[in-house]
Amino acid sequence: MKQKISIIGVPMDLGQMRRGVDMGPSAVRYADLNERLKNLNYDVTDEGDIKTEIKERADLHAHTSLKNLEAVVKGNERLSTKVREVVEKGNFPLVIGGDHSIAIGTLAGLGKRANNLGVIWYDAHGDLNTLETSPSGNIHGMPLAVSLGIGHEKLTNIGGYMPKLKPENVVIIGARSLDDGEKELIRNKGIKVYTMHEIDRLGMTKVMEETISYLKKRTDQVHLSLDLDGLDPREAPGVGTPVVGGISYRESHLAMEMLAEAEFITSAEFVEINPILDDSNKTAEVAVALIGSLLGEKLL
Ligand code: EXY
Ligand code: MN
Ligand code: MN
Ligand code: MN
Repeated sequence: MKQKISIIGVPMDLGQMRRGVDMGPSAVRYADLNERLKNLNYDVTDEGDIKTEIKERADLHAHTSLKNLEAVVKGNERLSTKVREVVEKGNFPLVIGGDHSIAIGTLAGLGKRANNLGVIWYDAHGDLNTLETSPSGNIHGMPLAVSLGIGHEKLTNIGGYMPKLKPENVVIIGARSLDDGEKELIRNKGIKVYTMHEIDRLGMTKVMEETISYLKKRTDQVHLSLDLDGLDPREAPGVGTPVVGGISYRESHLAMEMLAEAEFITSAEFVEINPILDDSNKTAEVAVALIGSLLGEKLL
């Protein structure tokens, strides 16, 4: 029997300042996520959306320059509880964002059950900023640091414990825009990173082979946190912080297929899909195609 999948929508847009990313879960549902998974013979439950605050009522002028801190904390606490429930039922959590700040709640929900949680962070960015190093104050640029236990304590304590992750259990793939403080953290913590340079030189096959064997040695569960801006904006234009020179659709499809073959991923999230900035619903369609490949879809 195939594992049951629980879809969790998170219409969060408060981790950054562009409108529209809260519509990501709708766009992905509209691109027939459910049907795609049912065609793969999965038993799928759509758990609906996590309640998030609306921008007008958010604490834009809180006591810190972290933008919308209280509202981001609230949404992530709810998400963390939901992810933990789904994992306890034995289902595969498939989280659809929303901006990348929601990884804080997802990882908080996962980390309690895993002894040694691993993460593949597929992204143009490192998401390793803190209040001190962030050029923007946007929390979607911080979730990986927060999950390592670095950052504002209201964020690092979501789910009631910290840290959620060990730095040696993280692999970043696709990086091409890193702030100085993020580079320093990567060096100090020894985080494994495949920048676009390594992807170009080694090819995606080798990058994924190395990633899988690296994480297999040291982790008991592996979460995929896939930010659509990891892909090239020509192929995934509906994102708030596009960076040219990204991973192609073909390379991403291959990466997902290799993860499926390795039967390796135990939870996943797809984030930063912004239909307002998209070319039709292209980016949500790309996300659904990649989810299909990740969960075992094959041509023949
Ligand atoms: N590094 C920049 C910042 O912290 O503001 C941009 C972060 C974008 C984060 C995106 C979604 O992955
Ligand atoms: Mn990101
Ligand atoms: Mn990003
Ligand atoms: Mn293929």
